[in-house]
Amino acid sequence: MQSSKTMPEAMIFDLDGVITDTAKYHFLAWKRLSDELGFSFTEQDNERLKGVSRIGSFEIILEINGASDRYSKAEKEALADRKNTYYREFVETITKQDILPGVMALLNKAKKAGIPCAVASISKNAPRILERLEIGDCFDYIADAAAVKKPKPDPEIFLNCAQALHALPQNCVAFEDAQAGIEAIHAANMASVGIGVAVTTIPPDLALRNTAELDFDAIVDFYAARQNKRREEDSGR
Ligand code: B16
Ligand code: MG
Repeated sequence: MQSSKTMPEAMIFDLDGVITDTAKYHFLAWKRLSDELGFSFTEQDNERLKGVSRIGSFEIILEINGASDRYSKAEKEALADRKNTYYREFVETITKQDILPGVMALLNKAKKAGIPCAVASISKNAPRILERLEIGDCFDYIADAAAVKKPKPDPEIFLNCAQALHALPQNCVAFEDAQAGIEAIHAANMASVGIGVAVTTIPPDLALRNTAELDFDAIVDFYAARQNKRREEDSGR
């Protein structure tokens, strides 16, 4: 008789929108830059920036404003750097009170169950944010965003985390709030848990409204059911 549950080999977490809500600070910083440049930029536009790299985000704002050809590469980088200066001012106000509900309980239970955890954020500010949240010790690995060549929806950052944790991608569960992130998780052949994903062209395997709905046992059950289904499909082939 098999008494133990099928456990994921690793859990991989996006940062912005999953561990803490920095999207509002990204919005305010881009809005400040947009106002300075005379561009329109709304909270709805900001949804398109979630999970997208810094320079990729600025290119979306330029596209929205029909200004894609206005700046040279160096000018774009300088303006994106200016936005980052504004963003860093907000980052310095973050405290551990800003960890989203449900996250600490999940991490603690994963640790107790011996499941290694990683952070897969493409934010170059991730190490500082984790420091401000005093949560860095909860993770066995934090991907180096500066070393990631292909941003989400490419699976690179998730595969990098799985490799670092010595886990097979198909045996990992990954958590994301952005459509680009869900696509990256699926491309990595991992099970996806979506947290309030706004655009659902590719729905997550398990869709939650917010992090308060994160529940360790429910996630393990979801993972075990998914693995069983996969095994059945493989044996039926
Ligand atoms: P930075 P994640 C992403 O973080 C954000 O969702 C996205 O809006 C941001 O542009 C990107 O990080 C880059 O951030 O400018 O700090 O390097 O969702 O991958 O944790
Ligand atoms: Mg995110």
